[in-house]
Amino acid sequence: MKKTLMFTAMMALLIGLSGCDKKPEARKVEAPKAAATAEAMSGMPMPAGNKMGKGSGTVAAIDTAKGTVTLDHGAIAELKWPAMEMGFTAKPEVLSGIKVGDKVSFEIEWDGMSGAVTAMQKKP
Ligand SMILES: [Cu+2]
Repeated sequence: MKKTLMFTAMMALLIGLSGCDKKPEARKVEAPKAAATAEAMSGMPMPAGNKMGKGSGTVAAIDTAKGTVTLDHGAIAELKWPAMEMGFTAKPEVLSGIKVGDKVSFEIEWDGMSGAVTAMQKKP
């Protein structure tokens, strides 16, 4: 009689304990997800796949409202690009003093989809 009570009490204790254990476990499952999201967020400004390249060319068009510049550029070895004409985004300070027809040397950052001109110098 006493043994049965003890057994029942122990079972209740075990069930109670395992019930307690489940809560932190459920939290553990969510933690890596949150960490992965934080990692992706911190990687957003500069994904690992970004490449830098240097080139020279002629300014074909500037759109200050959109913050873009079209360059008729020569081959860019770092990106394995042939010569072509294409558009880039560029901050106003990068384009200050630059006008259409200028021969320029420039640095670009390419994320695999689009490029941004990070520096530009007018050639003498
Ligand atoms: Cu190009």
